[in-house]
Amino acid sequence: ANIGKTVRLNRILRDGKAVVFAFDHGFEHGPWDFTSETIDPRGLLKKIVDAGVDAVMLTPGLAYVTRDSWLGRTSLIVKVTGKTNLRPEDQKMLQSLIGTVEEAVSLGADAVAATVYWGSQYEDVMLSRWVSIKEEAERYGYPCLQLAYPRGPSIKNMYDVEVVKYGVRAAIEVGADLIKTYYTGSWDTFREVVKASSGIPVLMSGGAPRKSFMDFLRDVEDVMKAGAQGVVVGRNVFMHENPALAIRAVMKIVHEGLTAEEAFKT
Ligand code: FBP
Repeated sequence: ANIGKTVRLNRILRDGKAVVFAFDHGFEHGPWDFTSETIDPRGLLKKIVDAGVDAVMLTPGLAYVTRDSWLGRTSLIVKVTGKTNLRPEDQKMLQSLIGTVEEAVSLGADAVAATVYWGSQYEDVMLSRWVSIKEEAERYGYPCLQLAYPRGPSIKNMYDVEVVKYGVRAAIEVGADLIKTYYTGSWDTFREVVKASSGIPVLMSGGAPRKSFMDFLRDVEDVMKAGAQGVVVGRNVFMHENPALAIRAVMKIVHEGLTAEEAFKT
């Protein structure tokens, strides 16, 4: 057994559940996700960490520049793949290598993360990279979180339960230690997704901001009811007028089992 991997995974999933704050949008989407205040990530990240989030997921360079906001105060997951929004459309189905496992180790991370767009025309390339990342991570005793995103020319609806289930199944077949995937829109469909993960922890990917924050909290409540281990959330929290309050509400549902209504009120 890989003890280091278990130790680090337990730091993220302290009580078997986790709320992870994703903040790689400056790379993946571009500066337009931010305000003139949040374009410098340090202040916002500090607020989220102070609110008690279980882990932050950052690119290697962002982890470095924001070190004073998270260092020694929460777990770090370094995302070693990415794509910018600036590249040509036909290349957007490919996640490139943007860092190494060794870099994650030297940053003091507890895990590495990598995206696989299942169904992409570049699936083969991303899979080879995944296998190399995984091989190196195993050596260091590092867990690998897979952003198992079904996306590609043959996929009509990437939130369809059968499609999401396929991505999750594929992720466990290539050794993911933790899976982040799309919400299928209802707890009973997401329960099928959780079953397909066969005991590997599943976290819901936050997604675009909902019409209201309450709608997002209801989705969090439903994925927990479906047996998921938590959420990885970015936009629904950092675009909220009070991100610290927003992440605390999410934490209450995930860790304390509150309903969306209760978490919203307290
Ligand atoms: P969100 O909660 O904002 O959806 O963050 C999750 C995430 O996977 C980020 O890690 C990533 O930057 C972004 O969503 C990817 O967005 P897209 O679906 O547009 O590629």
